[in-house]
Amino acid sequence: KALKSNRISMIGVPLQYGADRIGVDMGPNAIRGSNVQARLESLGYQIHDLGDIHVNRTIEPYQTGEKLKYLKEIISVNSQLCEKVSAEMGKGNFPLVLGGDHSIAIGTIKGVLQHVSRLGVIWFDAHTDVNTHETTFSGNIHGMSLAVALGFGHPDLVAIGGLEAKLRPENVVIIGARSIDRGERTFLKEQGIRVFTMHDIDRFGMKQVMEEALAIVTNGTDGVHLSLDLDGMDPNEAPGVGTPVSGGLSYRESHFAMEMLYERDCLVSAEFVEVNPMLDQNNKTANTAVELIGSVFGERIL
Ligand code: 6HN
Ligand code: MN
Ligand code: MN
Ligand code: MN
Repeated sequence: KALKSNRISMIGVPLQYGADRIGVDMGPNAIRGSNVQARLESLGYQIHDLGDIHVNRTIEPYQTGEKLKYLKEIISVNSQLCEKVSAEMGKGNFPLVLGGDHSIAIGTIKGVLQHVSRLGVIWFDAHTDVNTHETTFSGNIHGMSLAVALGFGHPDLVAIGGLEAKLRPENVVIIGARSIDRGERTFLKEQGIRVFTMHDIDRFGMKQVMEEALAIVTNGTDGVHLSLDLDGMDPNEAPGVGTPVSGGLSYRESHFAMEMLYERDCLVSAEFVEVNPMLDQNNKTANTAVELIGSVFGERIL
């Protein structure tokens, strides 16, 4: 069994503006430093590291009173990312995007949607990232990226990749959630998005949760995108994240979920985000990200 393409295009996105916290911009290089390329090559893939998307480092700090922090630069980075992801998929390559804060899911998903218009998404996260400019408490765009990918939020974000490029709520699942804002709760209910909270994982186990999740995201879709926020894991396993929440996924649960994803052979793209080396312990979070990447691309214990 293999993924849809044997050629992987790796794209770094050293963006921090969506999280408004320094360090997460060093995530792509921390993941590279944990030998992601060699690991994937040993599994038989051809890797092209396309380097990093350009992020302007000399912009004005955001003005108090502005609702969305660093909107302009986030639009610019995500527009570039959307084009790059789309171009790689056009060549038949599998886009593997390394973050960077989770606002980059906007560019990745909209790029993938240019080629797979009926796309399923598995969103691993402690959060649900469905705030909009109307509901956000923080103004941080990394808390809005899933809403934007569904077509809701600031019009200039929604417009990236064209207005037709949007997910359908019935094709999206969230796994690992344990911190949901009030406005997000309303949105999730209105849209009917399936959320597997930590409570569900405690109750049913990762095996059943992943079976249900995979059935949902593959039903009537032509491929699945994995958006994995490292803060979905427990902060003991992945301390290097900007918005840690206790009570997360264990190392084994996360690995098992990745292994089940590989077995299902449905992925067309993936991103690993929110690795913040400045908050990490001995690069543990980047190492964990690379181990999860290994599992989702087919690594086995025996
Ligand atoms: N993430 N719900 C909070 C907010 O600021 O909107 C936290 C968002 C976290 C986003 O981790 O990708
Ligand atoms: Mn997130
Ligand atoms: Mn999160
Ligand atoms: Mn492994």
